[in-house]
Amino acid sequence: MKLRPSELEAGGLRFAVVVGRFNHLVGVRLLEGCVRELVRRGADEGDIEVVWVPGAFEIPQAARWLAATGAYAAVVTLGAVVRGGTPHFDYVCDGLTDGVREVMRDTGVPVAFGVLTTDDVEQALERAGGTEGNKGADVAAAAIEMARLGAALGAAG
Ligand code: INI
Repeated sequence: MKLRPSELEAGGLRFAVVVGRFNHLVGVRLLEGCVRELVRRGADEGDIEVVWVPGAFEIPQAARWLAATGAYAAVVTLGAVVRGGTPHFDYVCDGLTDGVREVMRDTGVPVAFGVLTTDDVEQALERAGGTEGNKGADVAAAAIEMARLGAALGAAG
């Protein structure tokens, strides 16, 4: 058996981060956690491109544009979709998750999923640097790990 250790060293890698502006404060805090983690693991801040989009529904399109450039080892998606009283939440989440999955499938570039889906804003803030940690940092580590794994396996998309 050959066990491949996970590799979380980000030095020399370029990352794109797409953040939904809807629920702006949550997005800012997730972004802080994400960038802090990428840099803590060795990424150069100049190698991190941050793109804001109106909301979660727009995230897959921006992620696709960025992934298609071939300039980034991984794309990180951040934002928060908060459940309201209408089916809108489900449509936004469906578009978001289907879209992100399609970007990964079509481009081969890892796309880390850091969009919170919560019942209220308080739950989102708890997961954006509050009592439940910072999902932005968690998915930054996932992006590094998948970028390194793809490189180690000689992934070509
Ligand atoms: N976008 C979000 O990122 N979070 C939400 O909670 C949200 N809600 O609740 O409506 C939301 N809607 C906007 C959507 O993502 C698009 O930006 C909009 O529909 C324009 O296409």
